[in-house]
Amino acid sequence: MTSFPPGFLWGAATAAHQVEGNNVNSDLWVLEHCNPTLFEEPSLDACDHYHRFADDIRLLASLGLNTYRFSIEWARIEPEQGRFSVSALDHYRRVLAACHENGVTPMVTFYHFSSPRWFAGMGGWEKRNAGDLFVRYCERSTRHLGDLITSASTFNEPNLPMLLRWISNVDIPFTTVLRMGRQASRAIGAGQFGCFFLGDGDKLQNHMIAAHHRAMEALKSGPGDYPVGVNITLQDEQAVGQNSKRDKKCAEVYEPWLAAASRSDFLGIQTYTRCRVGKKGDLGPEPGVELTQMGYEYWPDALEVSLRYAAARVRVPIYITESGVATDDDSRRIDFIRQSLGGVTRCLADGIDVRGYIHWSLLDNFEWIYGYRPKFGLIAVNRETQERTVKPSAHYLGEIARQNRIPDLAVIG
Ligand code: GCO
Repeated sequence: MTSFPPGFLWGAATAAHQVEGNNVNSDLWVLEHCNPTLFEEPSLDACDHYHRFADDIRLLASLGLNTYRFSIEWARIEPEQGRFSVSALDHYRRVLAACHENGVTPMVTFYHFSSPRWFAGMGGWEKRNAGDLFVRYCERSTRHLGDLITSASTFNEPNLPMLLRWISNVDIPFTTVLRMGRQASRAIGAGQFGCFFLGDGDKLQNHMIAAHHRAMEALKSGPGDYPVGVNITLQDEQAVGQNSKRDKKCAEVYEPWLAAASRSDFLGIQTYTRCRVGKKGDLGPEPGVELTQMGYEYWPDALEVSLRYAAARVRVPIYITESGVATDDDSRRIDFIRQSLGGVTRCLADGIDVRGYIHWSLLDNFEWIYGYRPKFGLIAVNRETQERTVKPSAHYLGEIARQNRIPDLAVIG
């Protein structure tokens, strides 16, 4: 079977901090400008999407895609604790309106890694009252935007800090982390600096799961009536040898959030690769396997495995809210999309309730600590002029979206 169900969502995703530019009131902006910093370069103008969103959404629609997943930025909406910016909220109303004008379904993420600096200065997610603050931001935002939202996620990859404890391809120098944290605290005149990326996974997880459920209630209280879920990072975890720690890893990293998603309207999964787990933990890439620009294995089959893993644990609809590959060779991206989607069709044939495929990413953008080096975009962005150049992979995915099936490669040309 190469066809997809009617109404299947086809889209591309971005996140505010990675594309908007000049997110100066965020915790990450502070960290990017510390010395030393973990960031290879600062985000600065990013893709200037804050001003170019209308053209970008038009471009997405012109490719044939029908869904745009993006995040709204807490640091802009609540620049000081308890003070909300109506002009920032109006901006996101215009983004949502641009989606509707172009026949594009907007999927909104309320939190995609970045926080207001004041939130970090209070200790961030590790603090007990963090959830109250997040829920208030969600309430205020949906009051202004809810009538235009079609689908929303509370958090993007809230299980990432737990995953980072395990994965071996992220080599974060601890002394830089400490020095950067101390400097960030001084920079904003706070006693501590609680950043999502670097937080204590256990504390963070408990607070965020509770916050997810409360935020979901707030988002569902209207205006508007849209499904609310959570998007988790979910990789293809393979056990290697005897006494592999794979099951322990899954229990820590995935199970708590899959349980939370079971009590939500949908689950979003974000899959990039496989991880081999031995008796001591992650083993890293297998020698000889092609690597992406992120240093992990090129492994499109991971999507099918992750979908099956999730479907065995949750009864709610599943969206692929991110799948993609960092590469300079766009033909590898086309191959990656083709192979990943092959897996999705097999899952659909087995009755798994997959409702959409959202590619990461619409644009080449700011890949967090790695800066602008990794290229995940369907569309290239000139770093000097901000000019957009559509890559062949964008046309490939757009054609699949238009036909709602995987045509022969030859047809694409
Ligand atoms: C994440 C995020 C994205 C990334 C993407 C590529 O998974 O970290 O949701 O912001 O840019 O996954 O690494």
